[in-house]
Amino acid sequence: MNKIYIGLGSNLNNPIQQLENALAALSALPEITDLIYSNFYSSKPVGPQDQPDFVNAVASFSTLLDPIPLLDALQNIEQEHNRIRERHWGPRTLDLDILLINNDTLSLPRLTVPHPYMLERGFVIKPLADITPGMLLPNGKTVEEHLHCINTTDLVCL
Ligand code: ROI
Repeated sequence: MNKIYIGLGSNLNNPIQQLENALAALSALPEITDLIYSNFYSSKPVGPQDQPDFVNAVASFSTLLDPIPLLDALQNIEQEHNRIRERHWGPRTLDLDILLINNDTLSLPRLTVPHPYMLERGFVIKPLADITPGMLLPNGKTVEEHLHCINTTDLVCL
């Protein structure tokens, strides 16, 4: 069984609803069990600032799916929910990013695990701390310890 952590993000077309729909779609997948998820947080966009605030959350689940079939399943959900992505690092209706798979490292053309930017992003670490504060991160710190090292001042728990 693989233990998966994913980040969810949206800043278009009712972001809270987008995340709720995505979580419902995930829990409806027969290949996924033990789904849990964090609080939802709003935050200023990282990257280009001329776009709406984001809503983010983190979810974890167990699955027997291998990484690429899992990525396909997540990208299916993104497409089913009318993913709009206007430009690189621009606004989007729904983003489902694989953050961690067990303690594995993967470097594939379509998928890098751990997610290369996760440690520097408050909108990932703060919700991750909701569901697994004591888990060790790739830098050897617990999620809770690492949370104290990054800026989360613009995050608002919804
Ligand atoms: N900024 C925030 N706050 N949340 C996101 O999910 C997010 N996703 C992105 C970029 C554009 C980098 N900025 C973000 O892809």
